[in-house]
Amino acid sequence: MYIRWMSVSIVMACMATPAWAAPITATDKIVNAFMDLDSNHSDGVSQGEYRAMVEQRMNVRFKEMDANRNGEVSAEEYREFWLSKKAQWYRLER
Ligand SMILES: [Ca+2]
Ligand SMILES: [Ca+2]
Repeated sequence: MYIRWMSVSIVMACMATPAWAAPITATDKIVNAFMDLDSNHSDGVSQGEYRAMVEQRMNVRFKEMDANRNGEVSAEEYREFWLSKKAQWYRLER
C-alpha cells in the first residue's frame, strides 16, 4: 500500500511540474541565443544590436579570407578559404 501511495505521489508530482521546469527545446535554445543579442536588456533586439552581431561575424570571416591582411581578398585567398571551408559547410568531408 505504501509503495502504491508513493507511485501515485510521484505521478502527481510529475503532472504538477510547473511551466518553468518544462524542458528546453532546440527552438528555445535558438531563441535564447538570439535574445543574447539584446545588449541593453530592453527585452528586444534592435536593428543596431542585430547589426553589431552581423558586423562582428563579418569581421571574423573577412580576417579568415584575407590571409595576407592587406584589406582585400584576392581570388587565390578566396580559393584557399573556400577549399578549407566547403567541406565543413556542405558536410562533404569530416
Ligand atoms: Ca535591446
Ligand atoms: Ca589579401
